Amino acid sequence: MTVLVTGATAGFGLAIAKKFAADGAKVIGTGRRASRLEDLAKELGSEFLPLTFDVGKRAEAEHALSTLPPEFSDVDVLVNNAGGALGLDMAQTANLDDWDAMIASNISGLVYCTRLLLPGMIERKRGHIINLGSIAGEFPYPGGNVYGAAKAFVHQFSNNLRADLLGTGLRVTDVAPGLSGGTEFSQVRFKGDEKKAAAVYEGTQPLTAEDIADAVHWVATRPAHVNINVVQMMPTCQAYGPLAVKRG
Ligand code: 8X3
Repeated sequence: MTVLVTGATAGFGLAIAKKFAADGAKVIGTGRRASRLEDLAKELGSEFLPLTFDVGKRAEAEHALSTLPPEFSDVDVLVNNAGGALGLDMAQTANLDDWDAMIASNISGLVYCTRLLLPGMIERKRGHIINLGSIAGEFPYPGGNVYGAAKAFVHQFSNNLRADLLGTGLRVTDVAPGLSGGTEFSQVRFKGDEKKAAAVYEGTQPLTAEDIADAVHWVATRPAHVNINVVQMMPTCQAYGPLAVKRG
């Protein structure tokens, strides 16, 4: 099995790359930080291919994915993991650069990698697109604006891919985690403010990157006739809240 994981430099992507490698898969790990990918290559050996590019930049994605060496070119599983949140400001004050960057990584990067790898999967009559969504794509919260909307896109794009790919043998899954710790997610969202980032997880036992990797590996290893459409995950300490009402 050959697995391509975007955003393999940290967090979910790193754990997913390691999980598949431990199971004997050939793994292509992508990311913007070449040194992190080189460290992973040292750890995982010749069955790992580091591929440094920014998924949100179409020309970079096109170049990188068209130059895969033959021993890694038959990608069976694409894990569209790259992405994340930037800022938690209300829509009226949010930074448009943050919005652009979130749209580029969470939406553009995901559709570029999918579109570029689909023809080969169709030709080989096998393939699995696993997209990292989020509970933020279903449940709105203040400041979630573009991040949540981007993850709603991931969910519906996954559904629509299923519709397009009917009869091809290809599978599509949306893995949508909730509160997850031990990753760079909150440090990135709060731009390095460690105090704010730590407060998100205070007094909780969040999901871990390994929990997500476990779910991704599970959906990819079901028998070929089984398509897991959606995996929505939360830590046990997280649940739904009431709708907000403004009084007075
Ligand atoms: C991460 C989950 O609730 O922090 O996608 O947006 S949340």
